[in-house]
Amino acid sequence: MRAPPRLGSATLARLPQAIERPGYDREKVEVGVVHIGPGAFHRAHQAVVLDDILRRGDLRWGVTGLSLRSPTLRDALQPQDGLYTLAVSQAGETRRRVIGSIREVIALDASPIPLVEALARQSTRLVTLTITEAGYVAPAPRKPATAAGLIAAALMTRRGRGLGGLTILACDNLEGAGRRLEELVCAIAAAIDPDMPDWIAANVRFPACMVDRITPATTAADIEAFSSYAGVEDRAMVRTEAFSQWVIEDRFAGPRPEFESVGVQVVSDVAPFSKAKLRLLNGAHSAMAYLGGLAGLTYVHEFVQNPAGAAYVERLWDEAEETLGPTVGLDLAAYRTRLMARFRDPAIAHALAQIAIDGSLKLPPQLVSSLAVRTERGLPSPAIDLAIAGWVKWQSGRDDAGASVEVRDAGGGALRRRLARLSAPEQRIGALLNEVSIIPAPLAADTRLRAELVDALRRLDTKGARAALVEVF
Ligand code: CS2
Repeated sequence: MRAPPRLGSATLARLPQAIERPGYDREKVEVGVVHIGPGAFHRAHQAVVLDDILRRGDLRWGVTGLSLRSPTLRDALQPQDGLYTLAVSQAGETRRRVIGSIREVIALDASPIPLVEALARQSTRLVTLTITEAGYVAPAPRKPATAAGLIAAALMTRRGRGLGGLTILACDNLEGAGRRLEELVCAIAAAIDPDMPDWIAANVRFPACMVDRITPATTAADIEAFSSYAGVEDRAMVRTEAFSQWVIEDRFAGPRPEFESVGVQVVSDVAPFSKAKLRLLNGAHSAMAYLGGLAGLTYVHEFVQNPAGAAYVERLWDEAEETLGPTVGLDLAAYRTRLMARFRDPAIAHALAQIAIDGSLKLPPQLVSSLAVRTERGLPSPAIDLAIAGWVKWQSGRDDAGASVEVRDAGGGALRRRLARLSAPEQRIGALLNEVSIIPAPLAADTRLRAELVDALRRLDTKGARAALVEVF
């Protein structure tokens, strides 16, 4: 059988009628946005919002993607003229749409110079980033180009050329991601030119933002299914849910897309949105990833379709919700109902193993943040304790049936090695509580919390995750 042709400008017309296409002249699109980390999440979120903007006729906001980790996406998108398909599933139905906002992808395979030049181009106004939690940790000395390093170099170039500043939007699941990035960029730039922090303060803005759209990693089976349906191969397609949210702090350095016209919320304070999303959505995701993974489950929907799993998540949300301050503009009851429906949808097929990646960096903003507030108020947190104990058990690389599981984490290596030498729950929780990058000192000193965590881990060790999570409510 002949392989189907690739998706691209020349094959757009061959696609089934039901697939929407970009209705604008892509040749006229200018590149106003540089995105660092154009993985599946970016292609299901920011790139779609910008495609909406282009469809409305403002052609200044095409995207150049910068891939720092691997050239795979560039190699997939280049033969496709930057085009890819977004498959949106909801309640058993899938709607497909070709996204045209990405004009090119530059990979860091040879030199950082083309990447810096893209950021320093006069037409670039907005830089967006999805670089995962690991991207906000200070780099090891002499590590090859990092996002913060490239931005610092580009800002120095812009200053030298008399160009304006930039708006830089860090779109990762971390509260204060923008602020952390600003600190990293300023530290790198100041080491070369001590005047740079002042120039950055005057010309560059790092607004806070919150992003939300559940996007599973694309699989070979997804690509194959699309080829048989469409008669065209798309190696950069993305599957996602119908829900999408982007909330951005109203603090821009210059011209920007008319975000409000395409459903993006531009607000004065993003913190309540970020806190709620991190502690409810991402916190539950992480809890399900470790407890579900230990119980031998594969997907999020399997966890919550089980009544005991759903009841556990509700209990976790009760604990997290009590830690949220006033949530102006957010109806938490409605948010939780909608979130549970999103988790339950089997069409999303979101793998727990994908969510389990980088847990040492995810626990602090998603679960430890709630635990800290509760512990300070003297409140017990059985559901959160069990999730954290689940992460500790997961570090062993074995599930409850003894099958091996892959522990992928850009951080936490020293703790993982220490845990591997320990077996008693007291010792393993002791090792966790000594890890200051995960557990802040006041929590580590709380003897009641220590006893509760030890108890949760002991129950996981002796009974397994399935039985332990039923005991929480
Ligand atoms: C997930 C997120 O892998 C993870 O950490 O919790 O990617 C989650 O799906 C998104 O934040 C949803 O917006």
